[in-house]
Amino acid sequence: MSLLLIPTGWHVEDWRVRFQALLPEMPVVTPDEPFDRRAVHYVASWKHPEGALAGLPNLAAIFSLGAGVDHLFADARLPDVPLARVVDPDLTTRMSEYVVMHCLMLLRQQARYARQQRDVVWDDDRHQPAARSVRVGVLGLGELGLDAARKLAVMGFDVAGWSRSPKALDGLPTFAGTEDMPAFLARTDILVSLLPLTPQTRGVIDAALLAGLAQDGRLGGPFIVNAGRGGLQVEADILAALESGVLKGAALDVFETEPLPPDSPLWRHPAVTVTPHNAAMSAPDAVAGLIAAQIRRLQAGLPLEHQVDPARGY
Ligand code: NDP
Ligand code: OXD
Repeated sequence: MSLLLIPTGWHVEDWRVRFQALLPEMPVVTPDEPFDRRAVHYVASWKHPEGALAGLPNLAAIFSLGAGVDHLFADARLPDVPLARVVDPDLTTRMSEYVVMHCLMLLRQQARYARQQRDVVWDDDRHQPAARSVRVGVLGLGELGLDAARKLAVMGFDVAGWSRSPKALDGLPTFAGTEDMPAFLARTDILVSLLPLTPQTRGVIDAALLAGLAQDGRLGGPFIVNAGRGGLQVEADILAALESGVLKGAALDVFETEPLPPDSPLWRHPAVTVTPHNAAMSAPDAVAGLIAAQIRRLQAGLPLEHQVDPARGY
């Protein structure tokens, strides 16, 4: 019985060492070496190549090495076995750090002060909005969205959230479904996107959505922070909205094409902050431990945790 490990683009030995230490009785194999396909019972994948999991007759479960599973559903030949994803406090904490950091940088006008320092300008502007006067809207109230929303509320922001099904969020306003979207956007100065990429969410951050964001806020215009997936955003619409003034700025961790092509105008736009899809990295120590525990559960006859619903796509 073996575990097939395919962490595309990540350092495979970091992962193999962790898994092998946690599962000493189970060979951990990779596609770079010959292996017995009949022995593979489990797969741990990040962006495996199309069809790489076909022809594994004893496969019992596939584990995403990340929280997102759109990379699994991108494989039209994905075997029909249970799928599980990462739900882990380490990853959740990392994401909330990213979200809170960017919201605080926008609140405290960090980009402006960085420019002033570069230009040796002492502009002691007394205009500093309070966090409670800045409305943050979190798209997606799952594992990551809920934690980020709660931590933003602790920092004092006026937080609301939007999800597919109605949610309770510690007494904060919540909105659900497409019918609630206009009201949600109208009270949003900073839109934080933590949605999964599914056929329903693809391209949701488009010109119509951006036009619905609040224009009367204390930051002088709306901002977006997208750490969900690049496929959620229409980059041409974001650039046009920045150009027209409908949008004041964007912090983007994910892109339609990754790595972000060198000729993308997003790289050099003064109102855009680019990070290389690492808002919440999967740390081998944390994630290998989580998956090894899941494998042990299955072997003990216990149900898989954090299972993905293929019908919903997340
Ligand atoms: P969850 O599955 O826990 O939560 C997803 C949330 O999105 C839920 O609240 C869900 O609604 C909502 N949602 C899904 N589809 C729709 C829809 N059509 N309309 C409205 N709401 C919808 O996911 P996580 O919070 O764990 O992760 C979210 C995403 O973050 C991942 O899928 C991944 O793409 C991204 N991510 C990015 C990372 C990075 O480094 N940039 C790192 C990790 C994750 P409901 O509650 O009703 O089901
Ligand atoms: C994830 C990611 O989905 O890192 O975990 O994007």
